[in-house]
Amino acid sequence: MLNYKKILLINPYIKLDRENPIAILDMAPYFRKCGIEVDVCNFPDLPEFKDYDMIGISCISSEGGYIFEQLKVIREHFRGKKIVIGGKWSTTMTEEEALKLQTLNIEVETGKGELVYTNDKVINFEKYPSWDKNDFEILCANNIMMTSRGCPFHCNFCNNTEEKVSYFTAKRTVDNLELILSKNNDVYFVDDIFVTNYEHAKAIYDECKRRKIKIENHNKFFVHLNTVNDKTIKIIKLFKPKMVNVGIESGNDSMLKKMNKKTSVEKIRKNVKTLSKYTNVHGLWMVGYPYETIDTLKNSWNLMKELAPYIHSNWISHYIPLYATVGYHMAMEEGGKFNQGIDNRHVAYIPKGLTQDILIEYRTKMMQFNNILFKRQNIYKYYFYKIVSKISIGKLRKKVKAKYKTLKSQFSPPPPIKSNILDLIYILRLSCFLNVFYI
Ligand code: B12
Ligand code: SF4
Repeated sequence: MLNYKKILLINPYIKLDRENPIAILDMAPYFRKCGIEVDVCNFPDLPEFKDYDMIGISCISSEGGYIFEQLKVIREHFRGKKIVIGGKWSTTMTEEEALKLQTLNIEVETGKGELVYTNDKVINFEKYPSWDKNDFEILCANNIMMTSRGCPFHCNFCNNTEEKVSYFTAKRTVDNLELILSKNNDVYFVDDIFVTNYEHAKAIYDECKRRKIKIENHNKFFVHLNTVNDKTIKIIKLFKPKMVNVGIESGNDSMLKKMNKKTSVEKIRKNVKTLSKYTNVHGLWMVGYPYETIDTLKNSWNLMKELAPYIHSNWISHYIPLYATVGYHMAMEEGGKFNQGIDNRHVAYIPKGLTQDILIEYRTKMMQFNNILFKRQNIYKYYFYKIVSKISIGKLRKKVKAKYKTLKSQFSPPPPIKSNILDLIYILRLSCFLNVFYI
C-alpha cells in the first residue's frame, strides 16, 4: 500500500457529455474512510492549495488527444508533484499516448483505486460508503449512478474490466439516489445491466418506498435482451422506467456471434416486442464491427424498420476498437483501416470492403429514421386532433381544440400525409391510446 495522507482527485473536462464522474464520487469517500484526506475538483477549477502527496486523474478516454491539453495545464499547475492517471483509459491507451504521458512525467495506474491506495485486498461492497454531498456539489454532478459493478456478459467490443458482478447495498444506492433526486428530476442507472439480480433491484425499490421516494416514472436503465423474463418484467412494472436501453447492435446473426452477444435476431425480435408492452424501448445499434459488409448493414437497417412500431428511439454507434478487447484483435486480424476515433459518433474503424462514406451513410440514415418516426407520430396526432376537434362536442371539444391549436402552432405549414402500413399502425396505436385516455 502507498501511504498517502492527502490526495486530490481531478475530473477532466469531457467535451461531448459532462456526466457524473462515478469513479471519483465512489473513491473519495472510500479513501476518507481509510484515513486519507481527499479533495476533489473539476478541470479547469484547480485548487490553489498544491501540497498533495498525489494528484489522481480519472479518465475514460483521451477524447482523440484532447486530454493532453488538460494534462499540460495540470502538470504546470502542480510542478514537481506526483500525478497519476487511472480509469478505463489506463487499460486502452496506445503506446504513443503512453509515451506522451512519460514526457509529461505523469504515471499510469491500471488497478482499482480502492485497492491501490488502501490496505484492502478486495473491495468490501457491503461497507462501501455513500457519496459525499460536498463532492457532489463541487463536481456539479447530474443524474447518472451505478448500483453494481461488472457485467455477466462478455461482448467482444466492450471494455468491461470487471469479471464478476458486485452489488452495492440498497442503503448506499438509495443514499446516492436521494442526492441525485435533490438536483434532478430523474435518475439514470448506468449499471451495465440493471436487472441481473431480481432481489438486488427489488431491495432498492423497497428502500425507496421505505423512505417514501417516488422512483416510478423517474428512472431509466439498461436491460439485456437475454434477461427478459418474468422477474425482469416484475422489476419494470415496479420501477416504471421512462425508458430501458437495450443493446441490439446488429440485424445479422453471424455479426452477433462475432460480437459474442450471446443472442440472436429472433430473440431480439421477440424480446423487444415483449419489453415494448411495458415501457419505452431505446435501441442501441453498432455499425462497422470487424467483418461488417453491405449485406449485414442492410440486415440491421431492415430489422430497425421492422421493429419500428416497438421501439421508441434508437442510437447508432460507430464501432470503436478498444485496445485490449477481443474486438480490437479481430480488427487487427481482418486488417481494416483504423482511424483516430474521438467517440462513437465518428468512424474509428473501417472493415475491409467498406468505406468511411458507406458507414457514415448507414449511421446517418439509421439515426434519421428515429426522427422520421417521431415526426410521424406527431403528424398523425395533428390530423387526429384536427378531425376530432371538429366532430366532438361539449367539454371534450374544448380540450381537443386546445390541443389542436398547440400542435398547429408547431406545424406551419400543415404536414403532408403519406400512407403505408407503418402509418396505419401509428393511427391505430394513437386511437387506442386516446380511447383509453378519454374513457
Ligand atoms: C458513465 C460512463 C460514461 C460517462 C462518463 C462520466 C464521467 N465523467 O466519468 C460518459 C457518458 C461521459 C461516457 C462517455 C464515454 N464512454 Co463511457 N462509460 C460509462 C460507464 C457506464 C461507467 C463508468 C464508471 O464510472 N464506472 C464505474 C467506475 C468506478 O469504474 P472505473 O471508471 O473503471 O473506475 C475504477 C478503476 O478504473 C480505477 N480508477 C478510476 N479512476 C481512477 C483514477 C486513479 C488515479 C486511479 C489510481 C484509479 C482509478 O478505480 C475505480 C474504482 O475501482 C462505463 C461502463 C463501465 N462499466 O464502467 C462506460 C465506458 C467506460 N465508456 C466507454 C466508452 C467507449 C465511452 C465513450 C468513448 C463513448 C462515446 N461517447 O463515444 C465516451 C468517452 C468519454 C471520454 N472522453 O472520456 C467504454 C470503454 C472506454 C475505454 N476506454 O475502455 C465503457 C467501459 C463502456 C463499454 N462497455 O465499453 N461514459
Ligand atoms: S452487455 Fe453491455 S456491458 Fe455487458 S459486456 Fe456486453 S456491452 Fe459490455
